[in-house]
Amino acid sequence: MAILGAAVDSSSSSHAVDHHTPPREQQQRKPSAPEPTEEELKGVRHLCERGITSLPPRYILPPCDRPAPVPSRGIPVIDLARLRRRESSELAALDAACRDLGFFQVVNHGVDDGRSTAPEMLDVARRFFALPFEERARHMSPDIRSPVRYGTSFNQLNDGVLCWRDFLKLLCNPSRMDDVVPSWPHNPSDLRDVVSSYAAANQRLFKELMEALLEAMGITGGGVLEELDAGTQMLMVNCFPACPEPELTLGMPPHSDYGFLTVLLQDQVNGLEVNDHRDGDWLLVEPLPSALVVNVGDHLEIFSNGRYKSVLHRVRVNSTRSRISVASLHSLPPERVIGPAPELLAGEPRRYMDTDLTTFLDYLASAEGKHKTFLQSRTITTSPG
Ligand SMILES: O=C(O)CCC(=O)C(=O)O
Repeated sequence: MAILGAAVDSSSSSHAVDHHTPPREQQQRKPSAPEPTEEELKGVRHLCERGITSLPPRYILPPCDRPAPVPSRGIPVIDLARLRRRESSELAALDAACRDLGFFQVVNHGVDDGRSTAPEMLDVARRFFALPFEERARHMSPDIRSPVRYGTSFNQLNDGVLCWRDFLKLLCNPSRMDDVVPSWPHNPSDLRDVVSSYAAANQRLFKELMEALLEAMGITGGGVLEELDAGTQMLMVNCFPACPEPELTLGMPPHSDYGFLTVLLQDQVNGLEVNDHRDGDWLLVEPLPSALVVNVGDHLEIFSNGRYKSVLHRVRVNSTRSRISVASLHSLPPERVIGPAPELLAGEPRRYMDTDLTTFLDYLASAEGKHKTFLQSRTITTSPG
């Protein structure tokens, strides 16, 4: 299984942390390895536009890390309309999905309501990535702390093997939308409108799911829900172009997400694979029309004292169809110390140490990140006997 650390865009002013754990040591660039070339840093859309017909060496994974074909499996489906009515079987299904696989799809989610729809979000993302390179490049920044950043691979400056992915990162913390929207791309001309409405609808869904999960865990009082209003939200708009040799590379390496929940919108092209932590097997998530995919992040695993599971996932690419996905990553305010909820510790051993952004950055800078996942680094191990 891959060993993960955590990839970060952090700044105390913007709180623009990339809520992803980074790839394992083999995939991180060794100090002796050459810097990515200028062409590579322009991204995979650019390589495709140049008409490449084979994969440049820098994108080829060692054989042990290449994705073997995996079975596709339905993941649990949660009906938000039934959850809103608090049908006990639906609440139990949500609880079980987060305990067992850490992933589920949600239907009747309401993100299609109102002015901005999920299809509009996918459409504007597609139009953004179709812009000429020079236009996209206006948002390229070497500063991984920038709240708006167009980039490529996973963490292009650190990746030993580059990934077949370009992305547009947009910080959209609910309490700071008015500050950040003016820095977003204004081309396509409707991007700011579509994305801000989509992000707001997504945040509402996140809060509804969190409310239900808190209830399922028996945590009452609403304090955490109120804190989420001042929390972080980040959209990672991903483009995985058709790839000349998809069996040799990945769109995203195995990673977990740093926050509470991630809500993923994907088009109908297969690509997302999830690692079942119970048997270590990978499974392909079949996209369900109109569904959003939701997964538990590291913070929720810690907060729930291990009841809910933050699991590895990765993205496979293919040779014929470009794929677009939009991950919305949500958490509490960055300065908030996160530990197991006190309500869950009555009669239960504490399984994780407290964590905050500084802990996370220290972990990244330390050698620990080469050997352990961030979660492993926060896990309390009890010696036998
Ligand atoms: O595209 C996907 O299916 C997953 C994307 C993802 O894992 C991410 O952006 O963190």
